[in-house]
Amino acid sequence: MSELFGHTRDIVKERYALRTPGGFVPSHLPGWRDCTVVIHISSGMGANFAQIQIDLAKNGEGGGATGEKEFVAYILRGSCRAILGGKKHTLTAGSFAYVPPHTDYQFSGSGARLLIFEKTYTPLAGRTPPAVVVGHKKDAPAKPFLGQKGALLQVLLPDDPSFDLAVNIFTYQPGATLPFVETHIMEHGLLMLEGQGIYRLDADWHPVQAGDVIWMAPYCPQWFAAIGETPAGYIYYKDVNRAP
Ligand code: UGY
Ligand code: MN
Repeated sequence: MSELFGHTRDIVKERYALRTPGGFVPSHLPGWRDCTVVIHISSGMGANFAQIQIDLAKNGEGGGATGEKEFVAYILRGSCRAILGGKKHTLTAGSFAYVPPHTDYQFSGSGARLLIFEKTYTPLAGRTPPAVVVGHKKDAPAKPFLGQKGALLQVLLPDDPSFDLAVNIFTYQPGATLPFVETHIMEHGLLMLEGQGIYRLDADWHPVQAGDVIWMAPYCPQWFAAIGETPAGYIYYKDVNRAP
């Protein structure tokens, strides 16, 4: 899907946005140095969370304290070190880390690409916030979504009401689809990891491919069909487990 001079598939609307790598412009993120940061999705778009891509250059690093916020970091490529709440971890492609509110964090390394989903944590009465979780995609079972054998869903975080966000990976065989057009209260941030297909967003249909980013506002009608010779997959964020 090469683009003609002066053309783009990028579109930012009130209820959804599609962004393609050709339109990304790096920006600086406080606390991070020797890295390239692209803010995929933010409140500036109308979202209630942020989706951020960070490429660690040679000896790149970032750190701070989450405060009222929480985030999930997913390693898209390469490997890096992390110190989360004082504990050291080595993260490789496919690893993820959930970093809860009021937690110190530090990431460092050379050449890794991180995808971060960050939001303000919404406490739940009677429950303590979750602790740090570190895991890997390969350990998350791939289950048919609503009986669809060609659409496998991997849920990365524990199914526990203390979490107010979920990060999942969907992998579709060519020709597989979301079983119906979903309309729901949850918001999504999404990165296409592989393959290609058609995403229905609100009343529009868009061709999408690996590297593309989509924001879907709450109640934005959505549907996906995988097209092509190879599987299509995406990682996505949703807010969960809280009253409206
Ligand atoms: O979890 C979800 O809502 C998911 N089925 N949505 C999506 O893939 N657009
Ligand atoms: Mn959905």
